[in-house]
Amino acid sequence: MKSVISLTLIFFVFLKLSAQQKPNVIFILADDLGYGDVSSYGATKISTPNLDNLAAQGVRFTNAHATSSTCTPSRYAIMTGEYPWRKSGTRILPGDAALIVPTEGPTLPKIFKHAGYTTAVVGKWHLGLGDAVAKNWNGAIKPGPNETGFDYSFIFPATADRVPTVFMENHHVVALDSDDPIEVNYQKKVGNDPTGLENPELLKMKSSPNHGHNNTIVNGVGRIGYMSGGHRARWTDEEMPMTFLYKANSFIEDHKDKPFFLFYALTEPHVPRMPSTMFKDQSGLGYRGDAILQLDWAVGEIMKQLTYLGIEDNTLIIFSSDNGPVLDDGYVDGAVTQLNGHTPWGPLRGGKYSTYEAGTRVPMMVSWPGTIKPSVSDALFSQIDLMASFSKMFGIVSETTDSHDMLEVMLGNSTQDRDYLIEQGSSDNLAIIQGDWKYIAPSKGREINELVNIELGNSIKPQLFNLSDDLGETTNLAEKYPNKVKELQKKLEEVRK
Ligand code: NG6
Ligand code: CA
Repeated sequence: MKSVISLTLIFFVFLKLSAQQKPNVIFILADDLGYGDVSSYGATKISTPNLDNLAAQGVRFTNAHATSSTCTPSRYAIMTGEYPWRKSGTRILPGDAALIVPTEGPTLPKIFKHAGYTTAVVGKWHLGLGDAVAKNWNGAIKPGPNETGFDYSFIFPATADRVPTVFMENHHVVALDSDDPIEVNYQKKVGNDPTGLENPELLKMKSSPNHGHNNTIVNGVGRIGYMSGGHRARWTDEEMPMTFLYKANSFIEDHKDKPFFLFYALTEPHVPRMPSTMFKDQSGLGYRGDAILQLDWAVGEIMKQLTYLGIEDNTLIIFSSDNGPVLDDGYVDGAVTQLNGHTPWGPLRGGKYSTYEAGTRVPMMVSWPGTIKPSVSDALFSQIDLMASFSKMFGIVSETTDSHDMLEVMLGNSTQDRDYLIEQGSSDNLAIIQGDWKYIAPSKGREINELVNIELGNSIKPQLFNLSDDLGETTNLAEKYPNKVKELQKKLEEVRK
């Protein structure tokens, strides 16, 4: 009897261990969600109960960063473990761009594949498709997500405000009608579809003046870029959350018995904010707020699915955002006029596009019920570290220099800061954080992006802030501490090389 008990014990210990080593991993990445947009991060004008639950059951990070304050570079870093500013062509991509993630070489999903996982991406891609700008949208488009390490992909190519406004499943546009082929052009108008510029009366949501979201109209929304054909394949903006959630939950269900990695890349609250009918007007903050409620709901539905399938204790969820918040990013959608005292940037300065903190410091929580103890972590963490950290978890040696192993921090066992962290603004200006100090290199770029009303963090003078005393970056200490400036300047130069 005794030996049966100990054998059973050993078996359970083994089961527990192997479960711990190979948890399912779901990485949920919001688009343009700010540090102050989540109630567990201090938002009071909006409530995000599902994100708050996730935060309460895991590690809530207060000092986690995207590498960059815009989408393409930030996602490039997550995928490759390489700082995007090392490689040209990694700025915000048009919807017809070629793939910028190298198909040779390590990627985050490939780490999981090495470890025996089935991998999928569902949602926004924005890292280019195919090997050239000129491509036939009506055939198989390669290389793309499937060639960079995802066994399955269900995506849209760029952003919700850029054509082509279609879903792609693996290599093909979904619901394409061969009698109505798609053509895409970012230089000149193609086909006869109305544009926002020529037919503003057809818009159900107005484009903001001077932003230029006035090319082809799809579902009453002017987009960036021109497309013709593919009418059956064009998405309805309001269906987006249901479609992505359904695809994500189906993937989870189909792979519940073996380890899986799911990159669930939500489009909310990026423009155009066109929430599902059931969320419209629910936040009192306009469509941007409604889109945040919708995002929070989707996260809750994923958590419910895990519980329903009985795999919640064996699933690690990371939630974060690709860059900071913006109000008017191209459409008159109430984000500015119905802000109602909400502060998407929280206590931080700047926003999307900025080298100030609100550009890259984003909400991040990591949950793994039963394994990760609930805590709040002030550790300095970069999303670029996911690659080395998961490599460490699986005992895989990964070769990137920029991605650091932060596994213990990610799991809440340590609060040791990353030794330094680089932040990239939209004008390619760089900042470095080390300990309490932040240095922003001098730059000739404009100080404010007037269109979106955000301070970009650029100044012709060096900027130095002490983030522990002055999280809001109000007082430039560069003149007071010239040696600190020199030290961080030098460190930044070293990393740049
Ligand atoms: C900008 C767009 C903005 C948004 C952004 C990409 C203009 C004036 N603005 O160029 O609307 O689409 O690109 O956002 O075109 S991101 O989160 O994907 O980086
Ligand atoms: Ca973004």
